[in-house]
Amino acid sequence: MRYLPLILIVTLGGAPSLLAQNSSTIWYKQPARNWNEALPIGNGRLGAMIFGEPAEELIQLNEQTLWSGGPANLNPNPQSPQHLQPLRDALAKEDYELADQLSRKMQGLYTESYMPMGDLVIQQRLRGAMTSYRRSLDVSNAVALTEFSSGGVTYSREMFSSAADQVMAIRIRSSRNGAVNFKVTLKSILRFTNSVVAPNEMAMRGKAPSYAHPNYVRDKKDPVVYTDSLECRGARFETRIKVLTETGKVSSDTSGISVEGATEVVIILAAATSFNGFDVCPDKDGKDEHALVQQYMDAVMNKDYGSMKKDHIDDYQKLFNRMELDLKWTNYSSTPTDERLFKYARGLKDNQLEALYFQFGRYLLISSSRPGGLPANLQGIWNHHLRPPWSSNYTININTEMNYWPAEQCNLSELHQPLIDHIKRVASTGRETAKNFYGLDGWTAHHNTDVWATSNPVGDVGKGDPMWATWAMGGAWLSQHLWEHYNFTRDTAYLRSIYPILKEAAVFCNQWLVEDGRGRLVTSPSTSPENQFITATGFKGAVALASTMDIALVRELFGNTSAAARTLHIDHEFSKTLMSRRNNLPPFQVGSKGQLMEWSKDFVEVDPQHRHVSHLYALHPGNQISPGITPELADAARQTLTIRGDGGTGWSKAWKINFWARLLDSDHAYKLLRELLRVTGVEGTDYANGGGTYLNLLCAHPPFQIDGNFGGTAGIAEMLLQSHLGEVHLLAALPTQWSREGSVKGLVARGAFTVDINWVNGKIVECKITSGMGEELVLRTPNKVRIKELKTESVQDGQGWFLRVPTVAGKTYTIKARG
Ligand code: FUC
Repeated sequence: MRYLPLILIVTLGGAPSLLAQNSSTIWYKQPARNWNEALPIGNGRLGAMIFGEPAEELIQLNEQTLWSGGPANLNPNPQSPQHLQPLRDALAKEDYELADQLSRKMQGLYTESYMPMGDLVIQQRLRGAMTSYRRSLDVSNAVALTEFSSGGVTYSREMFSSAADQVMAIRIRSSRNGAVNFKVTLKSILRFTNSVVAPNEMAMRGKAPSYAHPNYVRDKKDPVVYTDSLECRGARFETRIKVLTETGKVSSDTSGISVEGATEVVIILAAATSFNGFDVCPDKDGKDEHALVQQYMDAVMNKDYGSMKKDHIDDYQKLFNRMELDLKWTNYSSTPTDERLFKYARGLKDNQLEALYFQFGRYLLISSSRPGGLPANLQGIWNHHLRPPWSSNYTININTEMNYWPAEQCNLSELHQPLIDHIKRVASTGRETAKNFYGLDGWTAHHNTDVWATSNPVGDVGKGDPMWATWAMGGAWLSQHLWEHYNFTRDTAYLRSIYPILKEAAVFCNQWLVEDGRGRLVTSPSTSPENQFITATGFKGAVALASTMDIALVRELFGNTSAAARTLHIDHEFSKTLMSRRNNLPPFQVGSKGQLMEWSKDFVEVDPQHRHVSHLYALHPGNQISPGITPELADAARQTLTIRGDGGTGWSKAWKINFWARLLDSDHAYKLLRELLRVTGVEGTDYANGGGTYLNLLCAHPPFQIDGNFGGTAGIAEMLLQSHLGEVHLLAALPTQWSREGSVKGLVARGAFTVDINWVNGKIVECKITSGMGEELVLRTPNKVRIKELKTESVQDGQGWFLRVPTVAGKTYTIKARG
């Protein structure tokens, strides 16, 4: 990097300014006291958590491809298929205890874990008491800043992780010449060694463990294992820092790089791993991480900090600026975010905090999920644990899908790509799993997957609990994402490319169905993740026939696959078969309490307030239940939610926001949004209480789990615009708190429509809709409107105002209130 000291430095005297308090800034008056207060940055691949401590800055580092283990063993339990028929027989006889025992014999291995890469530590020599401290993250440009004064000198540390340049950059400056003195080093809780590359450059080289068992597995003496002889396990990594300054003296040894008497310093951080694909040995056949790091470093050596920052912001804003949300009314952006959260928990009305939370969700997706990379895992890309909660893997019985709910509707469609690519990988191991575990065709996945695209039922061959392990519907749910990307973009070339995967998921589910003896096709074995029921004999079981979620998933998958085949004019016979099999699936049932039944029998639940609400899949993210189309079932869904209550984990509350929005109960959805944003300090695992938000705005399961952030963002979008029923429904569930006035720009509806809305008193004032693909537009609005260009006015039906018009691709339509 060419080093150009900036002239701007002369203006930096005195106390750090509190000027830049715009509504997109998260900020604090003190350093982070723990990880849940540190601020996340990321470029999709390289992530960091910034603590902002003046004298000893801690920047915790991650690289998205650094996982324990190696390619999955695809046939770890060859005995599994022989248990399938006995298990089905047991279920037909309602012997749930035997079904439980047999399903345990059909398990494979646990997934591997996402690893922390290391820490960057900056020990800065400061004189005098600390004053005017401020640290911030501006989600509108993805730049973090720490500023403070000490001994009459003002210091700043600015940092970003650039997708444009694939490196991180930190600029450290002082207001007085020569006042920057520090030592910077790298360390890791993985195995590593440090070396000096040049006087201003050092490298940390290390390796991920061969195995890292899930944190909830307690029977292993050595849960984290390094086995040097196992060449096929454990990715290598290299983290490199280079210090650039024109104003001070730089020296280094293996303990770090020291800088004396500088005024402005830039640290460039590059990192890479040897991960070379889900089915390739990460060590023996791994990539040359050393060459990759060198390449990233070399590429920025002829750029100055200013142009790196500009390229970073341009790249980031190309995605971020596609949407704006203004919920008006309040503006507490000059109050530190932690104080704001505490006041909010005590009842403060802070619409702009809610809008910031929405944009923070988009920020996190842009920072953790970029095309060509891996999908965001349970913690996005931010993890500091050697044995992270639930392995920081991909949990696909809700969590990973929730991560991607905002992608399409919040105008970040291409960020869905990492998940879609991963689904292709899981389909490839899932083909083996279908064959090796069940003797069936097509592909299947269960509730967990990882970087190695593991698809088997986990449990270490017998030790997993069937309430989560026995669930062959992972392929069905993931396939919804394959379809939804098409549904939003209407890109038929894309649809053609993923059709084989969609079809094979349907092939598996088709073979998975069995006749129930009464003319219905049911799934067997089946669970409703992750709830349990009590049988007449008092046994607490999870494995049964035809859970409501299973049937909703299969119905949807068959419908989508058949629609895809029709769109592509292929597979006519297969599509007809699917539709006729679909007609023989059991209907939804309403139980004795008026609730939507969770299983095919009206069992007593072990935990009536269980955090999972799997049986409402058809309400959200599915579309088979809605107040307008199936009012009785919508009532039953409402009753289910009432019985379940508003408690639960962060992600559970986030899902409930979406459920209530789909029930068009805007104020209940809003109540849950407030609960999701309720500040919590709980760090340990809590399944029932404590779900909310940490001081850094990351979601508390607890512990930290990112799905709630994404689910919350999607829920806000769902309150403003819904399109799952073939209509573009504006302000579908606008809460009273936001109704007075507001605007949103850039929401996306199915059918490839981009929507801007201005509202006052809950009514559309003006709206602009751009038709991406020239599809017919069916518009539903809270008040009467007129489309200027088409001279068409909406008319009233039983559910409000609507109109139906043809559109032209690329054209923008102006919609105004009428009458
Ligand atoms: C499922 C949930 C837990 C947690 C974990 C990652 O097992 O039931 O609450 O979110 O996934």
